[in-house]
Amino acid sequence: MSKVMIILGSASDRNQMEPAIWQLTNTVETEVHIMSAHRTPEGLRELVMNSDADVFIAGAGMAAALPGSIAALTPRPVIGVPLSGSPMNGLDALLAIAQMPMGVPVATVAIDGARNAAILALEILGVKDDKAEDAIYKFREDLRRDAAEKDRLFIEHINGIKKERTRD
Ligand code: AIR
Repeated sequence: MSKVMIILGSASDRNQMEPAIWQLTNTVETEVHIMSAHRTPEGLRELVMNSDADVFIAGAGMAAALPGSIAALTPRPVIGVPLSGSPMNGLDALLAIAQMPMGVPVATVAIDGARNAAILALEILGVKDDKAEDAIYKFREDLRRDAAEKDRLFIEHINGIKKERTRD
């Protein structure tokens, strides 16, 4: 079974990162840790160097060095999630995570885009892992069905307004 390691820069990142954990559970093995690139650099190094994860997801706010630090330690793909909550609303973390030097990329999702980070991880794993690929197909089908239902309900709502207007 494929494995994703999810690392949070702080316990205060929990609420923003939980959608990634939720999205991956039941499809791939997940391991979750809190580890700060700045506060616990040795612990981070040990964790990443000894990990057998196929893909890493790292969420951090402010001067978010976490995803880049992980990418420096492993050749496996790293997906970075810039987190809001700072006085700069996550723009600081977005730039810190996306602006990696040549040779050490981090795939950066939107500010607070933890769920997309998980979906991207499934897409990467889905190249070789049928369960991950099936989860993506199912997810896309759910999205399509949901959009079609919203379209239907909206048209119904607008037709109701039109009917009322013609009575006036
Ligand atoms: N952070 C923790 N170590 C380095 C950084 N950049 C980030 C966390 C969190 C923010 O700083 O990822 O988003 C505030 O962390 P805390 O622990 O002070 O609440």
